[in-house]
Amino acid sequence: MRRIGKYAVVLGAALALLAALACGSSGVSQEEFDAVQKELDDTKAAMSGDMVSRDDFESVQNELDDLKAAGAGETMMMEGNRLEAVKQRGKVVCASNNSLAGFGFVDESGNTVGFDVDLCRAVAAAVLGNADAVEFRPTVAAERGPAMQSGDVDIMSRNTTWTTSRDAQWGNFAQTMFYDGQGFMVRKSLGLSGMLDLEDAAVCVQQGTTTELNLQDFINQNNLNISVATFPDNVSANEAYIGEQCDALTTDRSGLVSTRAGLANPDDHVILAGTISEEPLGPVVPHGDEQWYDVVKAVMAMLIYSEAYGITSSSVPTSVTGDTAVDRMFGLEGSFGQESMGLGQTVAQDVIRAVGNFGEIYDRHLTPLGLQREGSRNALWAAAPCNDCPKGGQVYAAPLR
Ligand SMILES: N[C@@H](CCC(=O)N[C@@H](CS)C(=O)NCC(=O)O)C(=O)O
Repeated sequence: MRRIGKYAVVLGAALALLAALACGSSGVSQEEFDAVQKELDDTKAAMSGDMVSRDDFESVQNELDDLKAAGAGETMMMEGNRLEAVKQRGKVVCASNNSLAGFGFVDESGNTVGFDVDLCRAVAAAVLGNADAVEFRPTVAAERGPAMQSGDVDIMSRNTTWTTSRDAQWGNFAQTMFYDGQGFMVRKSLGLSGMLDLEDAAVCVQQGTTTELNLQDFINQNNLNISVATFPDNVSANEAYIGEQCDALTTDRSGLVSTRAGLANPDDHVILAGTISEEPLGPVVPHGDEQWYDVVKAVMAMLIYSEAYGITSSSVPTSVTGDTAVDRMFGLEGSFGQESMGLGQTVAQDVIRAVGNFGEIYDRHLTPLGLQREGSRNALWAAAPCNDCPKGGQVYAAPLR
């Protein structure tokens, strides 16, 4: 009897661990994995084979072996120590978009470029001192959850909306980089004057997005008769719209601006006034590693406060300026927690020199698309951290101190 109880406990622990792994949970440490493996080994050695089915043990052992072969041990080893793993690997693995000009896009030279992409470069500059030490993994919308849950990417930065269920299921969202909302683009020739004129229209949308879900809410709330055509990626959704399979294309307004700019005759298309949702877009890191999460948030803070203090890629201070906030940010005096995060004292110098401040990144990629920042939610909250310097936007970060 005593033995059966022990076997049941060991099997229970092993099965719970397997269930956690299968669900992509990150709450399993290497030690826990090893402890269960050891218990299984000891129990198997001690059992006579007739009190509990040997098949039960063997099937659990086989599953553990399969997981190990699939690299589960490696992923778990990384938990709580992603920064170290990134340093050893010598590159940051970044899930990115490769088909959204301005945000994440592969240019004619084959380089991945964009506003979201530069965040990954900034993180690489911070942890490796090299903004080019990034491996980009193009990830379409529906692949995002599994990509984050696998733990195989260090960060995802690709026009991704922060929602509560994604926070719970995909990973931890850091600072919002772009405040957006969902809109509709239509051919001007249709003569629609607003979103409610979409009654009886066909609308193209991409699978695995908040866009798809919001569209359904919008239809229900307004009792509209809309036929929805769903596509697996951006390119096919855009082609269907261009090919007039639908009257309207819907996604984040920034995505519509980007798509419209790439059309043969942008003036033939109009983005209807208004939005139907909140879309705070920002980077995500896998669950299970708070130090790594802190690092990404701190990098965002460096970008934002450098802009607030007027420090650009060409004016990074390397000796004490006398402004204590600037000196602290650039590691010239005091600390904002660099050591506790495993970062070097002058990390902000590397980051800003490599990619520029938040405004420089915005101007490089989004201003040319016509995404006006001044007077929008994407302006800084304040030109410097003071109440008398309002800029009117929503962009600010945890103070660097
Ligand atoms: N922000 C929305 C939509 C993001 C999204 O993936 N949008 C599409 C249309 S702009 C896109 O970028 N697709 C590119 C692709 O999947 O290749 C979300 O997070 O679900």
